Amino acid sequence: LRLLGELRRGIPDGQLRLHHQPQVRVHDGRISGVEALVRWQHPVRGLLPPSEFIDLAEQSGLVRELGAWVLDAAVEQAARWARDPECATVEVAVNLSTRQLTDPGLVDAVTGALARHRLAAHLLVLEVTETALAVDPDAAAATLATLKDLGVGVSVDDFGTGYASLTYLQRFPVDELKIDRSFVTGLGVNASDTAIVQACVQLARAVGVRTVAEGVETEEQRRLLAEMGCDVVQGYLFSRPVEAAAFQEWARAR
Ligand code: G
Ligand code: G
Ligand code: MN
Ligand code: NA
Repeated sequence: LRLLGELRRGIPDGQLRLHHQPQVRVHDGRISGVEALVRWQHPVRGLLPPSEFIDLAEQSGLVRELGAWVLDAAVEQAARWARDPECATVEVAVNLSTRQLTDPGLVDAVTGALARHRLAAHLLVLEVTETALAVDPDAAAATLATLKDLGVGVSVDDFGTGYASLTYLQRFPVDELKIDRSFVTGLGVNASDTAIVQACVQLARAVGVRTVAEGVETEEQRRLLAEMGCDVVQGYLFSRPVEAAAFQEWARAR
């Protein structure tokens, strides 16, 4: 509870930070975008990962303020990169919590951020989980359709860990599936994980949806994903999530 109070004050005090993890196109090795991941620079405890405060924020409703901050900061950063000729134009992916997806104010928050920072909608991707889509599938489908009309990309995060994946692909207008790290870890080692990844890639290709594999740590995993026809890879093999300046340096060095 104390942490919650500290977070409530910490957001307007400017204690949140964004780290960015590169996403790399499999066919030519070029950067396609980044995933923006929030951190909390706690005045006493240091830099905290989302696992230490996201659930608290979600349960208390504070995730609304946190999510609004993340969306604005990520869009601002994406707009800066889009204007920088030195930097490849990158898409920025933002994680949405369940409460954000079901918030009737989401579309206005997204259009507001895009307008404020003059970012082209196609440079923003919103990551939603299967679990969040399941809360109110009809409302979620309507929200995603509106976002798609705006030109914003929609990605299903942690794909394969939820349920009803097949019907979801039909029902929701999504552009991308993110194959969960838990399956990628077992690639080439565990027969069932390997089969699941292969099936996800084939399924996505069959319905014209891009695939991103997360948690790619080894060259062997990257090679197998390339063979399977996965589109984009993300993980420690390329880079950990880092600050914007470090990402730019990494991108330049490639
Ligand atoms: O950064 P890290 O790899 O520790 O992220 C752990 C998890 O926290 C991610 O899987 C992601 O789903 C979640 N997360 C990170 N940033 C955000 C954010 O800005 N909003 C929400 N809702 N979740 C986030
Ligand atoms: O949104 P999501 O929960 O998928 O966020 C990705 C999380 O996974 C982040 O916390 C990030 O730090 C972490 N991560 C990213 N790449 C790797 C990786 O290659 N290996 C492992 N173990 N974790 C990763
Ligand atoms: Mn994610
Ligand atoms: Na994920």
